[in-house]
Amino acid sequence: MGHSLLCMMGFFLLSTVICGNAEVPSKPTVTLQPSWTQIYSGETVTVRCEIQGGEGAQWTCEWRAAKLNIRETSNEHSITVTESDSGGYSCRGRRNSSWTEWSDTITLRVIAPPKPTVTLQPSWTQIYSSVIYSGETVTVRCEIQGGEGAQWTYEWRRGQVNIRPTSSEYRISRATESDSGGYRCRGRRSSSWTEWSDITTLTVSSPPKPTVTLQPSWTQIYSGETVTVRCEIQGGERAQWMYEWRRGQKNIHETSSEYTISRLTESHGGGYSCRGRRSSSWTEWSDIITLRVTVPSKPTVTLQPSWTQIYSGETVTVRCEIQGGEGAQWTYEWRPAKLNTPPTSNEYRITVTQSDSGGYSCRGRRDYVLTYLSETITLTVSSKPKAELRADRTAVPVGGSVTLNCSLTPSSSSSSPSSGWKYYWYRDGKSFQPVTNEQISVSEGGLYSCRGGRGEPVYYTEDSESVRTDTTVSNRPVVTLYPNWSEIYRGETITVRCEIHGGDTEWDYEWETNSTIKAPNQNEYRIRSASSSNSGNYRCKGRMKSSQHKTTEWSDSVTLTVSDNKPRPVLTVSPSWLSPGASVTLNCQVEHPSAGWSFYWYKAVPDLSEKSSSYELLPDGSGTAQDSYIIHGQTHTAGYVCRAGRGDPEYHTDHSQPKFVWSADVHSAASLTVSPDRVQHFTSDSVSLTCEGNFTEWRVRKFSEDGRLSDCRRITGSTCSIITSKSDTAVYWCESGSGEFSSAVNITVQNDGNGPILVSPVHPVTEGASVSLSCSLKTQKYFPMCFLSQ
Ligand SMILES: *[C@@H]1O[C@H](CO)[C@@H](O)[C@H](O)[C@H]1NC(C)=O
Ligand SMILES: *[C@@H]1O[C@H](CO)[C@@H](O)[C@H](O)[C@H]1NC(C)=O
Ligand SMILES: *[C@@H]1O[C@H](CO)[C@@H](O)[C@H](O)[C@H]1NC(C)=O
Ligand SMILES: *[C@@H]1O[C@H](CO)[C@@H](O)[C@H](O)[C@H]1NC(C)=O
Ligand SMILES: *[C@@H]1O[C@H](CO)[C@@H](O)[C@H](O)[C@H]1NC(C)=O
Ligand SMILES: CC(=O)N[C@H]1CO[C@H](CO)[C@@H](O)[C@@H]1O
Repeated sequence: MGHSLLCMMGFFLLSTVICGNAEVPSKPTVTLQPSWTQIYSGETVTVRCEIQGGEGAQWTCEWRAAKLNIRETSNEHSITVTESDSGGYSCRGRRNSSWTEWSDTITLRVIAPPKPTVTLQPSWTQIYSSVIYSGETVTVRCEIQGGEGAQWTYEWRRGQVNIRPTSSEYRISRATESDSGGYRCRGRRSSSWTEWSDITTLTVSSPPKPTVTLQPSWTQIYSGETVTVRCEIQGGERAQWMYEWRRGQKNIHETSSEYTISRLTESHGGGYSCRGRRSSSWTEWSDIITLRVTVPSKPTVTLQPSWTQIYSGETVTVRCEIQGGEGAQWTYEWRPAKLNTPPTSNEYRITVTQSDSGGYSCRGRRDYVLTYLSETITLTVSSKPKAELRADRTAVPVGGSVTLNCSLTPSSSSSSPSSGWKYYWYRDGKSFQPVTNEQISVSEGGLYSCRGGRGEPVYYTEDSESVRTDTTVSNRPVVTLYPNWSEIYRGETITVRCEIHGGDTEWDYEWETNSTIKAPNQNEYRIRSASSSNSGNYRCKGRMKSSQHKTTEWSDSVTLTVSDNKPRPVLTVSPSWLSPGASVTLNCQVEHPSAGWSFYWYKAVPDLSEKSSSYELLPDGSGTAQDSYIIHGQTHTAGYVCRAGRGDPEYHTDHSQPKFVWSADVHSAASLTVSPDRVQHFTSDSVSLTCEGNFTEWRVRKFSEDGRLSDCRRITGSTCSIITSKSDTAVYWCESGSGEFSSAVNITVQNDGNGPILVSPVHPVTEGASVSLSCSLKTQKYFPMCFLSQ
C-alpha cells in the first residue's frame, strides 16, 4: 500500500530537522506529537519524519500512512484525527534522485473519547436508591473509563446549573435537601470534551420516622406473657441503622431494632418509643406505643338496690369495686360503653328505663396496668308496674269484713319480702291506713285503691283501679212484678218494682238483670210494651242516699218471662147438637191460666165476601170473669168465638177458632138437601149438597172429624158437588149471604171399600113418619136388606 509522494521544498515553520543537503543519508524515524498511545478522535496530532544527519540537506519526504489523503511532502504535518486515522505511519526522504530507507512504522490509535459516569459514595446509595438523609455526607464522583493518566479537567452540572468543582470528585458534607438533583459531568483533555455522562439523581430527604410495634399486638396482654417490641424505619431497611430506645422518659439499654420481653410484669408497662441513627444523622423519635399489662385482680360490679326485678323509673346505683385496689388511683372502664363518657367513675346512679336492661361489667386502669374484666351482672328493667286491687267480696257482710289484696303486674315476686315493696292504701282518695303488706281487712264501705312503693326516694307503681266495697245493712229488698203474672205476652204492660221495707231511709236503687234490655236504676221499672228482650232474672238492691257505701244485700231474683207469641184461647161448645130445651155452654181456655183474665163471647155472623165470619158480642158477653158462658133457648145452628183480656191498658188475646152448635131441625129459613139422600156413602160417590131458601148467596161449610172447619170448594150456585173420600166424613151446613144458618147433616164416607153401607135419610125423621132403610154394597146399587118402621 505504499504510496509514494514527493517532498517538495519545505516551507514549514519547523526547526530541528529539515530535508536538505545532508551528505549522509540515513534511515528516518517517524514521531507523533503528543506521544500518547491513545488519541481521541478530534484531537490534533503532529506526525514528523526525522532524518538523522540529514540536517541542512534539501529533502523531499514521501509518506506511507493509514489514510490515502496524506499528500504531504513536508517532513511533518498536523492532523485533527478521526478514528479512520488510526494505523501505521512511515516515511522516507529523497535528495536529488536518491532515497533513504523507509522508517520504521509507528502506529497511531484513535478511539472515540470515553463517556464519563457519575457515582455516589457511600455505596448503599448506589445500590438501593440514591436517597440519603439530610445531614449525611455523600461524594459524587466523575469516572472516565480508560482515561487514567490523562490530565483531565472536569465540568459539573446539577440539573441545568453548572456547579463549581473542576475535579473528578464532589464531596457534599451535611447534605441538605437543596443538594438533591440530577448530577452529570464531562471531562476535557487538551481541547477535547467527552460527552456528558448520564444523569445520576441524588435525593436528600429528612430521615423517616420509625414506628414501634408490639407483637402480639393484642391490646390486652397479661403479666407473665412474652412480648416483642420492634422499631421499624420505613424505607431504611438495608441501611446500617443503630437504634435507641425509651420507655417513658427513660432510656433502655438496647440498640437493636427489636427485642423481646419475656415474663412481663407490671413494671414493663409503659409508653415505648425508638429512633434510628445512620452515620451521624438521627431520625426523630417514633410515636409512643403503650404496653399495658393486665394483672389478675378482678373487680366486681354491684347493683344497689339488689332487687332482681327493677322497674322503669327506679334509681339504681352500679358500682365497680376492685378488691385490694383501694387507695390506688384507678380509672374505670365500663360495659356498656355508654357509661364511658368522661369523666368515668366507679359508681353511677341511674334512673333506669327499659333500655338500660343488660349486662354490666367493668375493669380498672391505672398507669399501664389493666385489671381483668369483672363478671357481668345483669340488670333487668321492666315497665312500670301497675297495682291491682282485689277484694274477696264486694260487700262487707253485717258485722264482718272484706279482705283487700294489692298485687303488682308485671311481677313475679312482688310478695317476697326481698322485693322491697310496701303497699299504700286509699279510701275515697285519702290515705287511711299505714303502709303495710299486700293484704288488709276493712270493715267499712268505701272506694278503695292501692299502689306499691319502694326505695328511697320512694318509687311508686301506678295506682290500681278503684274497687268499691259496701257495708251491708239488714234491710232486705224484694222484687215484685205488677201484675204478678208468671207469663207475660208481647205488648203487655208490666212494672218491676224493688221494695225495701223497714225504716224511713231513702234509697238509691240498683238493678242487676240478664235481660237484653237493662233496667234503669230506679225503684220501679215500668215496661209499657213488653217483649222477649225484657225476659230475664231481676234482682235489686238499695244504696242509702245518706251514706253511699251502705247497701242492702241483693234481693232474691225474680224471673220475668215475656213470650213473643200472642195467646189464642180454645173455645169448647157443649153440646154439639142441639136438643130441644137444653142450654148451650161455652168454655174459653187460655194457655197459662192466671187470675187476671176476663173473657169476651161472640156469635159468628157469616160474611161471605170475606170468606170468613164477623163476630157479634153476645149479650152480657163482654169481660166476664167466668171462663164459661151459657146460652138458653138456642134452636138454630150457630157459631161462637171467644177471646180473653187482662191488665190496664187491657191486653187482648187473639180470637179463638170458631166452634159450632148444630141444629138438625129442617124447618128453618135455610135448609140443606143431600143427593143421594143418605148419611153413609161409598168412597168415590158423587154427592151433591144443595142449599135451599130465599137467599141468593150461599156457602157450604164442613166441620171435619179432626176439628177442621172448611168451605166447599166446588160450589155452583147453591150446590156443592163432591166425589167422596174418607176425609169428607164431616158435619155439613149452609150459610147464606145474609147470615142464616141451615140445619146441619152428618155425612160419613165408608172406610172399608167392601163393606155394606146403611142407607138412611140424612134428615131426622118426624115422629110417626115412615122411613125406609136399606143396606147397599158398592157393586149392587140398591139391595134392600131391612125395613124399619116406627
Ligand atoms: C293476693 O293476690 C295474688 C294474685 O292473685 C296472690 O298470688 C296472692 O297469694 C294473694 N295474697 C294473699 C295474701 O292472698
Ligand atoms: C199475686 O199477687 C196476689 C196479691 O196481689 C197474691 O195473692 C198472689 O198469690 C200473687 N201470685 C203470685 C204468683 O205471686
Ligand atoms: C237469665 O239467667 C237464668 C239463670 O241463669 C237463665 O235461666 C235465663 O235463661 C237467663 N235469661 C236470659 C234472657 O239470658
Ligand atoms: C150426627 O152425628 C152425631 C154423632 O155422631 C149425632 O149426635 C147427631 O145427632 C147426628 N145428627 C144428625 C142430624 O143425625
Ligand atoms: C123471598 O123474599 C122476598 C124478600 O125478602 C119476599 O118478598 C118473598 O116473598 C120471599 N119469598 C118466599 C117464597 O118466601
Ligand atoms: C550527492 C550528490 O550527488 N549531490 C549533487 C546533487 O546535485 C547537485 C546539483 O544539482 C550537486 O551539486 C550535488 O553535488
